Amino acid sequence: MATTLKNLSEHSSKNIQDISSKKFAIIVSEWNEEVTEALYSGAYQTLLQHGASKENIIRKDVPGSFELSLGAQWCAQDGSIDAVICLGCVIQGETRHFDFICDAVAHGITNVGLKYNKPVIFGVLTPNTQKQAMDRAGGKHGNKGDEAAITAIKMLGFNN
Ligand code: DLZ
Repeated sequence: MATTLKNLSEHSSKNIQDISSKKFAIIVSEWNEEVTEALYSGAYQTLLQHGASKENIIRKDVPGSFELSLGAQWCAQDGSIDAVICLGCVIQGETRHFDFICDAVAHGITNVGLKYNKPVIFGVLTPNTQKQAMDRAGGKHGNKGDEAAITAIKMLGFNN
């Protein structure tokens, strides 16, 4: 509950509505698994704390963040899913791989949301180091998985 209050105070409670009938897909990238599992845990618990039911939260895994876009498309095209949360962690390396993956997944996820007209949330960390990632996956800078879940909830309340 402390996490919930923290997130609500950081983001305000605007557009937070009843989500008990809403169905969520959470897509988790396997790369940097320690980080993405912590993001998943934060997102899942935050949805439950806000009234989502366990049966309405489905989890799907993809090999890496690059695959989040297609995973999001497969989930978003299912008419019963109200919102998709994409979780990944791309750590800066010595090559341009980082830039290609980050650009691709940011554009891909954006396009899926626009195409299917539903919230598709970018919960992808892009830190320089594993330490920075863990600081944002339940560490001193909070958990971006929680924030991704809050963002999904708030976007579902947008039109009400
Ligand atoms: C190949 C790769 C590299 C180098 N780094 C990461 C990373 O830090 N985080 C991540 O989620 N995925 C990484 N990948 C894998 C790509 O996302 C993708 O799975 C492969 O390029 C295959 O399409």
